[in-house]
Amino acid sequence: EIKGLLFDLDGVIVDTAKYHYLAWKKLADDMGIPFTTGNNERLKGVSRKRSLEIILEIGNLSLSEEEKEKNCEKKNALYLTYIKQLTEEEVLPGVRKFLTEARAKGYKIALGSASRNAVLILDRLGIKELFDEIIDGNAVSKAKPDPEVFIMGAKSLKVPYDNCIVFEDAAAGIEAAHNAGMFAVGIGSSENLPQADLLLPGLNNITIEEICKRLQE
Ligand code: B16
Ligand code: MG
Repeated sequence: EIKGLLFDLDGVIVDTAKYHYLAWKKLADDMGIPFTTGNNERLKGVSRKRSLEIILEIGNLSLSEEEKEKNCEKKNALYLTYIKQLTEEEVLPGVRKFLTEARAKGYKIALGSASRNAVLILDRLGIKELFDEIIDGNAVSKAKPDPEVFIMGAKSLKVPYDNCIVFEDAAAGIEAAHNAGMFAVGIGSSENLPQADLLLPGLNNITIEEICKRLQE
């Protein structure tokens, strides 16, 4: 029986990928590295530092740890200028309703995100109170596909792993859910998320009961 729902942030709750892109793009331009929206797909669900390393790989550039640290700080400062302008309208379609209804039905709800800015983002979107627990990039030490973030989420909700559903838009996140022994609902297309137990285009026009029913089929 499903009791806990764990949500990824970027790509499930809100499209912050476009702001990550704008900030990384500026840094890449400054370093003379060609960086496209296509390349940006590789950064989804990946930590800040790893994102920079992927961009450096694209540009065939290497930096010292200190330089990497500086660039990550620069990127985040720029990213935050976009995040501070986020509005409540930017919650992805159906998400607020889905969370509110699931909560009213007694499901426990946690966030499981790689982002260190997760609390700020949920606050800007006006949905922080809909989460019982928030596990973010400040809490975890191992990136998805390691199951750490979802294990921590389920533990803080006090729900057994096999009574949890993870909602994810990245293949590494689906893998992380399975590594934790949880169900994985993919938000996106089957090309990107072939391992998902169930695929949905988004959280609009669907109820948690319907999802549970489809997972049992
Ligand atoms: P920050 P998620 C991830 O969020 C993003 O998809 C990824 O592109 C980003 O690098 C990562 O958060 C870290 O974000 O720089 O804000 O700490 O999908 O795990 O919710
Ligand atoms: Mg994501």
